[in-house]
Amino acid sequence: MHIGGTSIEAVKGDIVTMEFDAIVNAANSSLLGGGGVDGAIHRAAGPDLVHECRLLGGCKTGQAKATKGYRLPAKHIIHTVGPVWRGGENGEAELLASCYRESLDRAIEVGARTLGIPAISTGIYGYPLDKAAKVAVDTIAIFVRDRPGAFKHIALVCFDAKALTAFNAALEAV
Ligand code: AR6
Repeated sequence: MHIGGTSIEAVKGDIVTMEFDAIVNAANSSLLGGGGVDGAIHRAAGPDLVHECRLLGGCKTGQAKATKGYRLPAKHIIHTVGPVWRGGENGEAELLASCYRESLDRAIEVGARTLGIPAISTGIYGYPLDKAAKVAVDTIAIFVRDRPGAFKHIALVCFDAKALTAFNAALEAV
């Protein structure tokens, strides 16, 4: 999909190996590491990452904070904290949309023109994949429409075929 000079696509793979200016991390509010993609990013970036994260004082759900990428191919990491899925009536969609908006804001602030984003909240935090993909794609589409030329490329990085199918369906529905 192309909007206002930005290409947006779903790709399958391991985000820590990918060559974007910045990647987004699906972190927790401590920002001190965890499992899932967060664990993979901390392992690949190396121990300097957690030292910088300690200085950030945590992060609220729906917000995002940037660090350097250290040993990653990506120069910057945007850490965001997705909502835990509690049935969908507890503001989950608005908080997830906020994660994407805040991550894109931080990416612009650090000068990133290419960005890889994992499927925030869809692992340990239990957000249903199809619902999360729709929030992600709709929020990114509106954001880039309002800021033409801010990004060259945004990749929705899916870890498995199921996630890829869900994100491709959401992209086709825009
Ligand atoms: N590359 C791309 N996507 C990945 C990778 C990877 N290397 N590894 C996992 N995924 P999750 P959450 C996918 O659980 O649901 C952590 O402990 C995964 O398949 O990483 O937001 C944090 O510290 C799923 O689709 O994040 C928090 O405590 C997606 O990334 C908590 O988990 C997100 O899954 C956050 O949970």
